[in-house]
Amino acid sequence: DGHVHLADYVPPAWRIRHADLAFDLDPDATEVHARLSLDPDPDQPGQPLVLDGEELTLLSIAVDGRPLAADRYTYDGATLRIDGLAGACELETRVRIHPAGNTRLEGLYPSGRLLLTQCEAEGFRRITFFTDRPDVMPRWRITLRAARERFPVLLANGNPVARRELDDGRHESTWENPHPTPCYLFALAAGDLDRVTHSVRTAEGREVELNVWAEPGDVARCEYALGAIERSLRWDERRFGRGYDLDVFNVVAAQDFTMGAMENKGLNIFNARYILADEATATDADFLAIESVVAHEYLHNWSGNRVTLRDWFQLSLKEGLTVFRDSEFSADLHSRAIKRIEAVRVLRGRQFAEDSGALAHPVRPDRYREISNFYTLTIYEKGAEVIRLLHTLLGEDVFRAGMDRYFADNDGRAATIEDFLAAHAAASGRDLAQFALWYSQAGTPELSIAEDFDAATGDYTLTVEQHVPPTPGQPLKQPMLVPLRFALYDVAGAAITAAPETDAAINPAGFHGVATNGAIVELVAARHVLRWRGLPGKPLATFNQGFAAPVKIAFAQSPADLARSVRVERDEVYRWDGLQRLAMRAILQHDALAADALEAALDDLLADPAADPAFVAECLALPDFDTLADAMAPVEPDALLDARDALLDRLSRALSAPLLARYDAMADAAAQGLEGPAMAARALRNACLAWLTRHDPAARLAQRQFDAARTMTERGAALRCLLHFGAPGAAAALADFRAQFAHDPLVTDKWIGWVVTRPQASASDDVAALLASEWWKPANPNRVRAVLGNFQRGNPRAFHRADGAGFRLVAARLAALDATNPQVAARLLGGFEGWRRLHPPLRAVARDTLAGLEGQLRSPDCRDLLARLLVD
Ligand code: BAL
Ligand code: ZN
Repeated sequence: DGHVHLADYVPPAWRIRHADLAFDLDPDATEVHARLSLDPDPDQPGQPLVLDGEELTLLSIAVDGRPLAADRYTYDGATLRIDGLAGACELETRVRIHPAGNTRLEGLYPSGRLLLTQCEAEGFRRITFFTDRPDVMPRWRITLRAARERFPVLLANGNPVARRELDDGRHESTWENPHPTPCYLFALAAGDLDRVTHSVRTAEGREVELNVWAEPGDVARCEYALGAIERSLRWDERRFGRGYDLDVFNVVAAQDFTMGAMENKGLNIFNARYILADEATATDADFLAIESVVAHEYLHNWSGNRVTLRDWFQLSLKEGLTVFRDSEFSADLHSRAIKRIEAVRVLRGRQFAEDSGALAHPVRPDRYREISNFYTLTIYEKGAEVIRLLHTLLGEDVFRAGMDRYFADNDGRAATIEDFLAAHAAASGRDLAQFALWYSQAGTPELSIAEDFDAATGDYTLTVEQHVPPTPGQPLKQPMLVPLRFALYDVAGAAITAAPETDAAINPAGFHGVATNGAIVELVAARHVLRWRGLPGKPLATFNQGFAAPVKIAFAQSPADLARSVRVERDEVYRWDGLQRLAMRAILQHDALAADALEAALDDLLADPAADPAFVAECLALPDFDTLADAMAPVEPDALLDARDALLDRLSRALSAPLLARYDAMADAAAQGLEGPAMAARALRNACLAWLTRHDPAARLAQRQFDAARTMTERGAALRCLLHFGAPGAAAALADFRAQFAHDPLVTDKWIGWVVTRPQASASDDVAALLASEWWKPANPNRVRAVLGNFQRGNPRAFHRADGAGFRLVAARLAALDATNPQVAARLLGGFEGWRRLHPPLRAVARDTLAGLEGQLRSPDCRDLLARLLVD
């Protein structure tokens, strides 16, 4: 059926002990000379040697120095097969590849004047013949040769060991990577690169040169990323006891890159948007994203590279773990609450939708047709939530002991999720069998909580029922282990610290007494009852502080109680969430009491001088379309967006005086650079500005901020307001902005993003105009995402137009995109994942649009997704 199955795993029949590669680099014809030291697996004697290879022209092939006769091997365009090899040997191949024709941006390809690689997941087979799977981990020697003038800098994995001039205007650079490394972590970069550099001495005493490379005009904007590498290195030493293990750590920025960045051993290659930044061209959100992605890739050096994956089913073993690690890095360096709120937004808005849509899959899938389609929010974000659950269950010290054990036991190995859980089970003494269901069962668990208070006896019970909804291929689910955080408050707002009586299924270790942030009860069954006796009055219950469990909770509570719980709780994530829930009730149920309570709470918050402005800004950001749609069935986009707009209109009108007061009061704080308080001030000012501009037809405030802006954070937010509210000065401001940054593709992506997300149905006309303009550059993934990705994900009004024009705008580009870069097309196709939940007329339009794509999309990536989207 075209699937690869987890259950079919077999170790490689041949191992590659050492790989010695030499490249003669040229965009039109690069030759790759590979010498592979091969050992047969003693447990699988007599197997043929089968190597992967795609779009390779084989020039020569030899074994142990002797050319191989043509009848000794076959190459069918996908695999090279050699029978009859007796034992350990050296295979030597020379192939020619054509980087300039590589539009998929997988393998070796050009980006501007650079040549660079992207190999994860299966791109290395487009470079040379190899066993392209992560459990084959040779040590490497890599020699790069190229014309010196065109390619003055030659970088590869590992440490530089030799450089020399060749006689024909070319030069040569040799690198050694002494760590066993799978080929998906191979990288090279060549071209006219400049760098910023900084040397550090690691805790283990190693001198390491940190470099960030970019095209010469861009290197001034690399300093922030360089600082972020050092912060990441220090943090991994402190928090996880992990040191860096080479003499050099190179990072290269490229304008054409399908992913965000790639953690190749010692040579990370980045999408330029996650490197290049200064205050004139990057927003505060960009700076934080850069720091977080730099950390993510750096932290992979242990979680992914030193300990790698046995097979691609284990993808979340490195990605979920590394997202957890990078989010802890950001939380330790900045505001933990804000970092968590942002993660919860993505989780609830996007991952929950994925988990309930046509493409739902477990954190560890058990089959795939195209692994590239599994770089998903479930693998990354839910995978990180699973690690966070483990951390919550075990506590920091025991979790750290488990991590130490995992790294020690698996260093230099290709590991599985079982290996990870075994290390934590051994370090903690806990049985993690039920916990492992988080990896195998898809779908977001739902908790229904009912309370009962008997005023006569003072008995209070909470009944908690768990349900995991069916997902494709998994109709029935078992109860998961859910650590549920909760607290009870008395009428005076004091925490009730008495432990509940619990049913037999919850053993004593399953109740973690009242910590600062609520108590934890470990739910293990489909139904539990918690009982307190003799309370003096009905308590106020709050759940899931810190969003400790990635679950949906249904708890019937009056808007007044919900608003009170927001005042009583100290946990900022809970307080933010409580306001989000009031907003959801106001929008989805037209609950006037909820709207009143929300207005009063926001009024208090705006007046509270002690409230962190960044937190207030988060509270002003109402639930987005995706989050609201996830709670509505069927989804009627226009009705939902109208109700959301009505609430925003009401709140922003009622609160205009405090909004303006806060906006003005923070002008000075907002002017102060990249420190946390200045970023927080800008965040709140921009949130206030967006609300105030709703009732400012001339958009005077936004125009003033645009004209006086010192930073991209201020200028961009102002321009966005001008564009989104159709201000009189919008066209002039856009023309001015566009001209000022015409040479900068990343800033151009920004204004395109604001244009295509104008929240009116007519924005699809602007998208159509962009698609017909010089700004449309379909070979550049960032530009495709700027135009079509932002439109699809960030403009629910226009994308979901009742006449289908929004769907068709995206769908009509997919065949052409698929023919050049299948992953870019597949991502856009995946944006239709929620189509079945739409209300019937729009669902019919979506189905027709998708059905019309059948036969047009040729890549395995898109064909796999389309089949999954359309399956009944
Ligand atoms: N490994 C692909 C990019 C990332 O997650 O770091
Ligand atoms: Zn990653």
